[in-house]
Amino acid sequence: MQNIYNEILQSKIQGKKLLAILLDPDKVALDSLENIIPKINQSPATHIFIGGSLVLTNTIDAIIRELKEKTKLPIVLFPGNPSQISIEAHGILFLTLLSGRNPDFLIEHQVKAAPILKKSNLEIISTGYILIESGNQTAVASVSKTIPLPRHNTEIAVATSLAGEFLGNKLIYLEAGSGAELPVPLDTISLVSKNIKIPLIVGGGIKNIQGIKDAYTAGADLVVIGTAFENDPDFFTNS
Ligand code: 1GP
Repeated sequence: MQNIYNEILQSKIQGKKLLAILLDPDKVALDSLENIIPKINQSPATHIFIGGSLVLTNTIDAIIRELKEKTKLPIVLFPGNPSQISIEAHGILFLTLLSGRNPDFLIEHQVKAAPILKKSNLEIISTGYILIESGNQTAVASVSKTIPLPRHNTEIAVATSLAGEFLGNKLIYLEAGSGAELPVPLDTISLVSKNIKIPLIVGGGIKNIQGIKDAYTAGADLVVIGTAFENDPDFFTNS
């Protein structure tokens, strides 16, 4: 499965919206997968993202192996640091935290990850990752020791996204943070999507189906749902 990015790009061109369910290995017990996987298969998800800000468990490989056996969806790593790389996955969002000025998340982790990735068959998808202030302090802000972009300054979000595109990233990810009180503002999604040519991922703090639809209407190409599905595996049928 080495065409994850091309499929995202084609979907953008065709106006087909995508949905990723994010599973955090610290929050998903291995023995709960047999209940969760059928819910994923019944959901409109097009991708599974795996990762978290910390990830203290060593169950990533086992979780991915089981997912690969029981779903057909592409499994994409969304790592908080290089220790979360699993060669079992199909691809990886190779993230640069563009909103922050912490060199660890701008280049240090990437240098450590590169030799591991070189030996793997993972599809590497360079992604400009942009954290937007979201009401509460989320794990990604505290773990990365960075300050999110101000919530109501869309110009800085657009400039940061454009810089990400011009640096050669293949995707831009606007992130409110997992479990955020407030999702990324719709006017930010709208202005960023109008300015960049590459696909736009939006996630963090989206709590219901309407929130997903609103993000799509504003211009998101792929929406990520983590906490809402974690709290209620029937999220896609109940809400
Ligand atoms: C976090 O964007 C993802 O990185 C998903 O966030 O857990 O709030 O859905 P939630």
